[in-house]
Amino acid sequence: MTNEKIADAFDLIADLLEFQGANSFRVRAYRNSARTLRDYSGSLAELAQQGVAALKEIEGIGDDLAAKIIAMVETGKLAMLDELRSQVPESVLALLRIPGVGPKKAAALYKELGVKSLEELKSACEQGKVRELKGFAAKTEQLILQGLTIAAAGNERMLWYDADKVVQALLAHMRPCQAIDKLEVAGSYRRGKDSIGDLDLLVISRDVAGVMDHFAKFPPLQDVIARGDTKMSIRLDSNLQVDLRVVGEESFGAALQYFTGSKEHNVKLRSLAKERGLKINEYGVYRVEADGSETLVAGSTEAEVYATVDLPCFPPESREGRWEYEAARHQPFPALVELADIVCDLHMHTTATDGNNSIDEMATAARARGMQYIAITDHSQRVSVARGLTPDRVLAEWKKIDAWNAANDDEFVILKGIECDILEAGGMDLPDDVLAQGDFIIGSVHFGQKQSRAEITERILFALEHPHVHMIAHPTGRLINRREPYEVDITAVIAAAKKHKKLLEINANPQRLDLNEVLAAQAREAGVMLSINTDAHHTGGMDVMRCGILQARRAGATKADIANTLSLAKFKKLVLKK
Ligand code: DGT
Ligand code: CA
Ligand code: CA
Ligand code: ZN
Repeated sequence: MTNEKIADAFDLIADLLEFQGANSFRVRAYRNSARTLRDYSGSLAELAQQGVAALKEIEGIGDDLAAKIIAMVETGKLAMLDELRSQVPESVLALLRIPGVGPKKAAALYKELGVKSLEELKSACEQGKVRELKGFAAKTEQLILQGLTIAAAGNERMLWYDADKVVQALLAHMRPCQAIDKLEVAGSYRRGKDSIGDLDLLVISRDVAGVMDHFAKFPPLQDVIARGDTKMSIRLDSNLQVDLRVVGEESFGAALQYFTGSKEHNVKLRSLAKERGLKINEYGVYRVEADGSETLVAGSTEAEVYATVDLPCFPPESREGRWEYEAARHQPFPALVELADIVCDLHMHTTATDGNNSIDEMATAARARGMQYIAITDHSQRVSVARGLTPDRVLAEWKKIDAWNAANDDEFVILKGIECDILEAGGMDLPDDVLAQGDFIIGSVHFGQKQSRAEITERILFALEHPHVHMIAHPTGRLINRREPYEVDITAVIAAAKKHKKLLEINANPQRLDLNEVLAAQAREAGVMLSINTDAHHTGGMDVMRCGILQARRAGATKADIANTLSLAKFKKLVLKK
């Protein structure tokens, strides 16, 4: 029983309770605990064996949840979930997962229109019945139709962060296998792409059958798709496909290079090699002789493969055929930003709004992660579902932060921040005289995301020009697999950020990763300083910083491009301008 499965069960309970119209606090309690469990770094199954008290050590887990976790670990089942499922038609469950629907809307569709399958939902949308329901609009109907298309394609890519959990489990499973001399994960996972289609494993072994037998025993296995002499593919119960290839020691570097990709990167590499009379494939680099014969010149390491074309061993994150070959003209290759360079986190929430932890808990956790300072940035009043802060409450929170700083040493500092909504009608959600009293002000678009490109662009430009605003968070609003970015003239946004010396965020939340790597590269090239932040809603949420780092590296960002690498003194001078 994985943490993921346990968390999924609690999420499903929350969905089903919400579908049934249960008390929203109860729904939220299950959703929050699902989030905590999903991000828990140890093994819940192991913890469960130590009993209720051990589980209760986890923040937010009480007797009731602990007992449920133990039941799941011991029996693989959860009585409450089975009970809830029996009350909701199986076909309705599919409705909950359609982007744009969710439990509340699914309940309305079911009760008001009798919709209980995806087909019925589609025809209700097409007949324009959905827009007539209370709380629905023509746009909602459009969104649901789009969501149905995504669901029908059934080929959602897995978030890198989720794939990483699979990879860690897979590595732990493969490590004890005696038949393996070396193992690497290649493909888009190694490149740190925000979402991945499948996993690509490379192995050196003298006992292929031994490796494949062991591979087939990975517990989440659903079925073996194919097994050949050197290649095997399996499907996991998460539907993720994993390809395993066994290669010779002398070609390992060439294979790793080839299967890391990307395809675009490799195409370019092969053409550069060809200009030099070389041929590169997954087995090695060959010199093509005058008589047409081929001599192997490299293959055991990636560095050796690239060196034949006088290229650096590109960091995997750079290998998209976008900017890396151009960057390689200037030696040495840019030193891309690393997790160890990060000294602050400038976007996070607390119990004052929709977070799970207090100011002190967030500060302590950030400090334990090596941060030197943070900004606490709860939501502003417009975000009423998250109990966004009114002027009085913001000022009260900032007073608390002043007190915290006064009571603690100067080695760690909390900046007084706010994630202030940029209102639908334009303008900031809090008065200027309030914003002026904070240290770090974020502007965010949460509402009115369906507005025209001109309207949304204008709202963001207003915030960038605003004297008190320092950063725009998640500048395009996309949610991977769930929501397309809103319409915005990002070139104008980048130009304004440059002009007014404001930060643009790379939000590190694995579902956001916004700016994405392409837009972040565009901002970096325009001379805009970027900021990588976790947007943590609980202490465990700070673990996603590395996802943001991967995207920043994919954007070609060095330490100098990232505001979170600045000492507090420099940050105050350059960003806060005080
Ligand atoms: P994914 O799985 O869709 O997230 O993306 P990748 O990049 O992992 O792609 P995948 O799994 O199809 O193949 C892994 C790598 O193998 C890919 O990045 C480059 C290499 N590769 C696969 N097929 C081809 C091909 O037809 N031509 C070239 N040049 N390279 C290929
Ligand atoms: Ca792949
Ligand atoms: Ca593959
Ligand atoms: Zn936020």
